[in-house]
Amino acid sequence: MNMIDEVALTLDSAAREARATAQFDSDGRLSLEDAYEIQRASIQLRVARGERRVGVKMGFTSRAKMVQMGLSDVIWGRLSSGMQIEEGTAIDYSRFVHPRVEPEIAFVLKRPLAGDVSAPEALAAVEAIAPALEIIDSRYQDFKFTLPEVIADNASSSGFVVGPWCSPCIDFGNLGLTLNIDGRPLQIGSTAALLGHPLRSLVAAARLSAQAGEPLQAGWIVMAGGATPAEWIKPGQHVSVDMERLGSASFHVKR
Ligand code: OOG
Ligand code: MG
Repeated sequence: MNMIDEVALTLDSAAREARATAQFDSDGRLSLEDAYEIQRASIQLRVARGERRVGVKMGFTSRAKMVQMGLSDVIWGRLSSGMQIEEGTAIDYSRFVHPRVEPEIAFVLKRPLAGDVSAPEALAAVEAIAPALEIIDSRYQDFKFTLPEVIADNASSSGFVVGPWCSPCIDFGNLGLTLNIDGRPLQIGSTAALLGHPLRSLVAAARLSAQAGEPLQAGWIVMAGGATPAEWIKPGQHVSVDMERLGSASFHVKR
């Protein structure tokens, strides 16, 4: 087996067995191209088990996230049906290694979107927008990684929860939001934290996924990135995001 498939299998097994694995490239020597190839191969394993591709997630699109994780390049990951968690439901803590949650905004597309598009072109492809939560769960010990390593690990993707779909005619460039755990707001932020406007994250998603030969499709979801630092989650907690004008999304973690 070549190195790409071997690392993909290791990361996929770590995710399925909910146990941490050692960093494999702590000097950051792996090229970004190879890192994305590992990511592609690991998603292939999910697809081979019957999961469907449902979209794309963006990472490090806010300063808050860049500072928290010590990395400053925008990255992207692949979303599959097995990662989507129904809004308002209860999830098992045991499926995770050491999960964190972050508030995001989600797009769903009504038509394909590929290549170098302008912000108005990107907006014209959007069917709806929603408040959303992403559960990130690095497969590396202590949630520590280099840039190629986190790319290989599908940008720490583990789960995502999408709230009520709303009209994209709402001006969503600067909506206030809070990330709440057990009703207490732990993080306060704005959608403007995402590259100045969340549409810029969608523009980047269209460019990067087309470059990878997997252009954004009608019906796909794009998660624009964490607007605040992520918070650890623990069994028994109720987690929600409240977003100005768009409403809320939430989930429970079972005891
Ligand atoms: C990497 C994933 C980053 C975001 O929204 O910025 C990300 C991580 O923080 O583990 O999902
Ligand atoms: Mg995220």
